[in-house]
Amino acid sequence: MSALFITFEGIEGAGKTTLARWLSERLRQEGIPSWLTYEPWEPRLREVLLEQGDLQREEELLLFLADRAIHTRHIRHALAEGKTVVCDRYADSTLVYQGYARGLDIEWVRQLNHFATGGLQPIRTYLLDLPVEIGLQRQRERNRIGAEVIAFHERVREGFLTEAGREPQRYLVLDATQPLEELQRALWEDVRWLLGHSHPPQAAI
Ligand code: Z5A
Repeated sequence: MSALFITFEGIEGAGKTTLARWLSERLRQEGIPSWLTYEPWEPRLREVLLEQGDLQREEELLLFLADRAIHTRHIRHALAEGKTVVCDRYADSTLVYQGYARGLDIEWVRQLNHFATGGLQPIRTYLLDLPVEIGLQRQRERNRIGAEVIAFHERVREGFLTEAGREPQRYLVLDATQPLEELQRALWEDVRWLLGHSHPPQAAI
């Protein structure tokens, strides 16, 4: 059985953290070694990224990429140890937030992501999709980026859906308005399938 690299993406309040935690617990119950993690990851970078009000979009991009480069080293290590990695946001968030939503050149951001990750890609990305108003209602406490205007979050949602359409073999789009039990059922069905099949290496670990 190969160690999987799984990510959760979506707008604010979509349920990423809730489902990532649930999956990690379920893997533990099944005796499958795993590591639950998230981005932004490095605590000092996370604080600057989520709390510092005056960041320019280029500065924001470079800090997210620096954080990812550090985090990816640890993800590769966990995968090499045979752990399935469950990550709450990863490179697709940069593509969508800093590219689609902030307006930085999308293909350029894609290349920079490749540079920061060394080409590491999740085997599966669960996109939790739901209307922006519902997501924002669910999540009332917002960080600097979450506090952006509705139009910003709409661009994020559209960006994720565009990327999911571009890579349908990697993305699985889940309707995040469904009850949690339904989402857990669909998620586990897919993860079980992934665990039972051999995959191309996710990275040159
Ligand atoms: N960001 C970026 O710009 N570029 C990047 O490269 C990266 C990130 C990596 C990180 O914020 C911010 O950084 C984020 C993107 C940006 N900003 N925004 N927006 P974060 O890590 O602090 O927060 P978040 O990633 O946006 O997630 P969140 O707000 O914590 O939402 P969530 O994890 O998707 O939702 P949740 O916490 O699991 O659930 C929210 C509530 O809904 C909670 O009360 C749940 O019990 C409830 N919930 C969950 N699922 C359901 C269902 N199915 N039904 C009903 N209620 C539910």
